[in-house]
Parts: sequence; C-alpha cells; structure tokens
Amino acid sequence: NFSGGLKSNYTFPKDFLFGVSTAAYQIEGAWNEDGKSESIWDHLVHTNASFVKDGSNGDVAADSYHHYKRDAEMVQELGVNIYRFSISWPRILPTGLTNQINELGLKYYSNLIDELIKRNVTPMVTIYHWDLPQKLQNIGGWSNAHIVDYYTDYAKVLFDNFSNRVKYWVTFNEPMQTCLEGYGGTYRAPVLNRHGIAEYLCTHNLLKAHASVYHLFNENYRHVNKGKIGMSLDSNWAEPKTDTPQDREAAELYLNTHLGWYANPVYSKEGNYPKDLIKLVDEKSLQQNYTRSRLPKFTPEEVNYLKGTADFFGLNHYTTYLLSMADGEVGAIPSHENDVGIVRVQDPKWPSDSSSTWLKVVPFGFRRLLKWITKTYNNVPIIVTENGYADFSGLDDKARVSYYSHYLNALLHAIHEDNSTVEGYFAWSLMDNFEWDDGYVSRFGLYLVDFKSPNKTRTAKSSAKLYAEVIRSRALPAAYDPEDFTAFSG
Ligand code: GBH
Repeated sequence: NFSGGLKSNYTFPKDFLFGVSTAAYQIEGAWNEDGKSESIWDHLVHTNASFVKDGSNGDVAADSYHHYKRDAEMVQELGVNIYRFSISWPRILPTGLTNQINELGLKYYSNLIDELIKRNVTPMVTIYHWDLPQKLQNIGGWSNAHIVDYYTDYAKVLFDNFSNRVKYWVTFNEPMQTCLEGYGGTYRAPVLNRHGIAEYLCTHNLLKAHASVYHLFNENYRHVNKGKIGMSLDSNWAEPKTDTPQDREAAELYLNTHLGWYANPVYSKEGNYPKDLIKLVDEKSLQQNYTRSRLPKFTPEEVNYLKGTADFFGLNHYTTYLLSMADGEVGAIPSHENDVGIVRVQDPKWPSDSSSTWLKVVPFGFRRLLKWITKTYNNVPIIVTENGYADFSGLDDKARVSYYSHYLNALLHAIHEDNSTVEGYFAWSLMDNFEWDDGYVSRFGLYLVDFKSPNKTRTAKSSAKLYAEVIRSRALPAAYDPEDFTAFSG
C-alpha cells in the first residue's frame, strides 16, 4: 500500500513526544548583533551572492533573535510538548574557542529556554546545525582533528549554562550534509569541493567529536536533569528500482554507505564504519594509486569509544529514491559517490508539486525506513527529529496537510504493526525560514512568515491547525483518506 497502510485507527502512545523543529541560521537573523561573529553560512552568502537561488541570505531571516517570545507562543498554541532549536556557535564563542564567552549570546538562549519552560514546553537543543564559526573554518574546520577538542569545549559551555533546564540534546544535525555536501561537494557551506578526501576526514573528526561530547555529558551532566543525548541523521528511504537481486543489493548498499556511514559507528553492535564502505574505499584508493586508503580508520579503542554513544536515534526523513547498480563509473573521481557506485532516481509517478524538487511524497518509504532502522540497530528508540513538506507559500496549504496526514499514518503503522520504538515526532518546521540554497522560495512552515513586514508577522496555516488537532486527539484527523493524493498535482 502506497500510504504505508490503510487508515490507522491506532492512537499515539501516551508519553509520545510531539514537537516542532527550527535551526539558528534559518530563523534568527541578527547575524552580527551583540557580539556574534561570522559563521560559515554568513561567509558563504556574503562572498557568493549567486549561491542562493533568490539571491537572499539569513542576515534577518524570520528575526527570531527579536521575536523569540512570539515563537514560544506559537509552540504553545500548537500544543506541542517539545521544541527543537539550535544554538549558533559563533553567537556563544565569537573566536570559536572558549577564551571569550559572549554573555549576550548566552542570554538570548537562556531567555528562550525560560520562555518555553514557562509555557510548559520542553526545550531540545541541537548543538550544531551547520553554522561553524568562520574563524574555525579558516583553520580547516571539520577536517582539522583539533575540532574534536574545540567542539567539546563549546558543548561544555552549553552544558554548564543550560543542562539544568534542557533535558534533550542533539550533538549534530545531519552530519552527512555537512561532510558530503559541504566538504565533498558544493551545495552546503563551506563549499570545499574536495570530494573523495574531505568528506571522509570531516566525518571521521565529527564522529569523534560526537562521542567526546556524549562522554562529557554522560559523566558530568546527565544526572543534573536526567537528560538524554543523541544525534540527528538524515536518510532517504532506498527502494530497489526493480525487483532484481542487483537492485535489492543497490538499495541495501545505499542505506549502509549513507545512513550507515554515520549510524554504524554509534548504533551498531559491532561499531565502526560499515564493512561495505571500508572495502569499497580501500579498494578504489589502491586502484587509484594512493599510498593509503582515502578512508581514515578508527583504532579498536576508538571503535569502543564511539560505540553506544547515544540515548536515541534522531532521524530526519523527507523522501524516497529508487536504487540500481551503476553501469561503469559514476560521479567525480574520486568521490564518495564514485566509491559507492550506485545510481538513484525518483519515480515520476510519485505525487508532488513541492517547491523542493527532490521532495516526492512517498509515505510507505517512511514506514520501511523506520523498520530498517529498528532491525539494523537492535530496536533502538527512534525520535523523528524532522519531517515535513515544502511549498511556494499560502495559508491554505492543502498539500502540507495531506503530507503530514499520510506520513503520520505511516508512523502509526510503524509503531503498532512493525514494533518500531518511536518515542517522538518533530515537524519541520515551526515557521517559514531560510531554506539554505533555496532561500525563501521554498517554505516548510506550519506558520507563514511575512518576510516583508517589519515584525516578520507569523500566521498559522491550515497545517498548523491540523497538527494541533492531531496532538490534541492523539490520532489522525477524521477526514483523512489514505487513498487521496489529489493535493499533489504532480
Ligand atoms: C534538512 O535537510 C535540514 O536539517 C533543514 O535545515 C532543512 O531546512 C530541511 O531539512 C529541509 O530541507 O542530495 O539530491 O538528495 C534536508 C536535507 C536536503 C537532503 C535535500 C537531501 C536532496 C537533494 N536534504 N537533499 S539530494
């Protein structure tokens, strides 16, 4: 069934967490106020005006730096239990290092946290959602092994100031986007484009940084508030293009070498990078005349140090691809894409007229992915830290209402029929915001933001009302029909 099941009469478990997500650079604005220094995104958009499709940037964005009280009010209006936002590293540490702590930066997040708690909303903090201090990028960023210490020092400042009030922590948002696209490729900051080398270095240091911060939290801060810490990994579902053994293998290989690249070292029983990935990169590197593999290796001590360093599996999921084995070389040489050697496409029949061209509506993919994670990572508790739909704007957002209904239906099936332990679900996003290289053209919000108005006025869309009703009733809306995809014309 395309929807991932018939209409579910199941309800969401009693203690299920409903949330909404945002990220600092996408909403805050105030890019140079009160002592904040430049992040890699500030630097990118200010030095390469054509990088963003509409020529825009996040200098002002939804101006949440000045409107955080309204944000907290919206969160309360929705009736959600938990709000996931990220902290801007260069707002807290203008030099990137802890020689100088910006009290005004701390104050902003402290006020936001207090405002949420006052309204009975649990704060969830993402420690890193892509906005590295440019000063650290200048010395190599995630490809400099010392970043492990710098990131740990930064996290310690956050724990010292906020662990008494913040219960949930996410070390990294979508590290694959940071490393594969930012270091290997060109469509995320810092646009390094050192494919085949830098995405592996970045991942290696970033995973060690994650583990270091987990251990710091576990040993010194967990007890303060019975806190939890995990990581948010992005994954498409991979469906075999045709039902042949080769395509089935390609789909499995996709999951192992993308999601597994980050998840295996932390969530698998044996730890370390997936065997498939090690073999592929080692062999290619040798053929290509490198003295050593382009994939750095963890020592056995490091494998153990990384293993089990999360209390939950944060999952960001939006869409599905069809996979097949490549016929010959694919991608740039060398690159992760070339190392892995598979091809992905989307089915033109999948509904969508999303402003984000990659975002096809495939609810069954969500259910299958949750099942795959449950099986591969030994029934790990999952928190869906992002899921959502983009359009070109409008208050009566029927397609978004439909998307959430279908995906929540698939989620209920995953919980009740596939025995996936899903503890929470976060809609991306609370409000329209700066959608990276898509600027303000592609809108993901439950609340519409009038970017032209001085106060960046926020207004609830139909999808906000739908989500509030789901949360109130802990069930799908009565009117929802799992066969109905008419809201997506494509
Ligand atoms: C998330 O990224 C981010 O966490 C969030 O900040 C962002 O606003 C939100 O989702 C919506 O995009 O490489 O061909 O598959 C999502 C990451 C972006 C990964 C689009 C896949 C598709 C192009 N996804 N990307 S492709």
